[in-house]
Parts: sequence; C-alpha cells; structure tokens
Amino acid sequence: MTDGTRIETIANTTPTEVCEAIHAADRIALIGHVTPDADCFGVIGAMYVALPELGKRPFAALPAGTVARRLEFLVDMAGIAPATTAELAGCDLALVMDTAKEKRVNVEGKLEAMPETRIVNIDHHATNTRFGAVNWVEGDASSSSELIYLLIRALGCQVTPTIATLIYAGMHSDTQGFSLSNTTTRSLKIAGELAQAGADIIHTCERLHRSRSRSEFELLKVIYANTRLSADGRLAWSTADHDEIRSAGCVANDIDDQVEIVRSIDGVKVAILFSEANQGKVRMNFRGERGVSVLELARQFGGGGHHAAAGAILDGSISEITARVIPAAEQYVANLDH
Ligand SMILES: [Mn+2]
Repeated sequence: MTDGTRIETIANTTPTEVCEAIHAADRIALIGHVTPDADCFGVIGAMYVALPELGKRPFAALPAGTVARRLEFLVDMAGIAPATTAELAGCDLALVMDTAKEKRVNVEGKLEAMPETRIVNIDHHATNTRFGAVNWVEGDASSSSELIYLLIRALGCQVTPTIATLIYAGMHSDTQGFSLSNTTTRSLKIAGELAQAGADIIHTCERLHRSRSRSEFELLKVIYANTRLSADGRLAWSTADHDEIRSAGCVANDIDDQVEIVRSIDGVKVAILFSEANQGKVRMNFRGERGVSVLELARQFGGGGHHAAAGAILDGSISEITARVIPAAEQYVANLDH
C-alpha cells in the first residue's frame, strides 16, 4: 500500500490477569445471563470448545428451559452438555460473561451456589457492577463475543471454524448485523478474521434472521398491531401481555429483539417494548436511536445495560406499568436537545 490510511492490526486488550486465572485453573464454569441471547451462547460456546485445547475442563451453566428455540443451534454447534449444580460448585474458576450484575447470572441458586469458585467477570455492559475477583469490562466493545475472540487469541488457542461461527453469531446479533452504533472498526476487522477462520456466516444468518417459527411470527403481528407513537413522533412503544404471548404460542425465551420493530420507525429516538411473558412481571426493552442514550431512563426503573440498549423489569400489569413509564419516557424525549 502506498497511500491512504495505514491499516493497523488489532491490539489485543485482554488483561494478563484473565489469562493467568485461566491458566491456573482446572475446572472452569462458563456462565452467562438469564434469558440468554446469541452473544451469551457465542461466548459460552466458544470457550466450551476452546478450553479443552489448554487441558481445562469446561462446565456450562444452562439451566433447563433457558434456551430459546431460535438459538438452540448455537448450543448444538458447541456440543454443550449443561453442567449440574454440583459440577458448577466443584469448579475452581468461573468465567461470568455478558452479565452486568451478579443477580442476573443464569445459575440456579446464583453465585451463592458456588462459594468456593473464583469469579472472572468479562463484559461489555457499561453498567457492569464489577462483582468479580478479576473484572474485564469494555463498555465500547460491540459484544462480549468480541472480547472472547481476543481472549481466545491471547490464550493461544486455535480459532476453529466452530469457534469462529459462535463468535460471529454473538457479534452479528449484538450489532444487529453490524448496523448499530456499537459497530466499530475493531468489530468489523474481527468479523473479517472470523470469516477467514471459516465462520459459517450464511448458515448463522439464516438461523438468526430467516428461521422464525409460526409462533414467533404470530407474536410479531401482535407487536406491530400494538405499536404506538407519541405526538411528537420521537417515542414509540409496543406491548405484549401475558395472554397475547401465550395465544401466539410463545414463552419468555421467545422475547428477544422484537423491540427492533418499534425502533424502525423514522424519527423515533426512544423505543420501548413492554412484555409480560411471566404473569405480573413486565419486562421493558429500551432502545435509543440516533445517538440517544436510554440508560438513564432504564435506571429510573431499576434497570441497566448499555447506552443504546437497556432493560428493566417491574412488577405489575402492562396497563399499570405503561401508565408509569410512558409519561416518564415522554418527558425524557421532550428534554432531548436534538
Ligand atoms: Mn452482549
């Protein structure tokens, strides 16, 4: 190359303490968050496949009933056999990944169930509470999968086609196909390296985007039909109550990124999906569009997450919770200065 911008290789930001903790361990628990998404399965799956190369025994925490149908292919691809509570408690190290708070870990009995285990916390949520003995939090990483790619490289493990596919799935999903504001030069470069390593991008994208069940499709119809827009057009929200979710044939695990429907309207700065998969508990997915942060809004209701994508859960019915949250959200968008 003779002119133009110099192309730099990716700097590996993996802290040495993280590699040291893994090298020193024997039995390693792999833990993600409740209602696990593709980023969660990407990191658990990739480490599950990578660790045996270092002579380590991986144990994946995946309590029964927590895998969404749409994402089962990732668990199958990694060949994950979920660990028992006793196996998790017998681990000397746990990698808790993609999980902002201790109480969100997808483990029966939470971390109290494994009191002897050292915790390494690896995450990209800005609100991560740094609950580990070692904490690696990069709030501007596209995904936890992006960090796990760097970790696997730092550990000197091979990036097999299976590992590359799992990591690609996590990155693709958290960036909505490299279309959101968390898409960076680094994430695109890593995506290129994953393609080079043999990631099966076509199959992954087909599973993630073009493999909806009829039930999931029925739920989308409900969410489209229930979408509302504020008078100024800057706030959009939709709802799916317990009966609607059940009538569609869906369960809690099927609520994932349907808020994308709501945010897709031109001019919307804040989008919210209210869903009541578990009766009496309303989950809110907040999305900020066009540079707007929704983190403060989610925090008003005890939630957290990222600037552009956050969540919260409140007790009550959909009508009670929307009556509380919509006025606050309208106020929030009214105060935006752009
Ligand atoms: Mn994530």
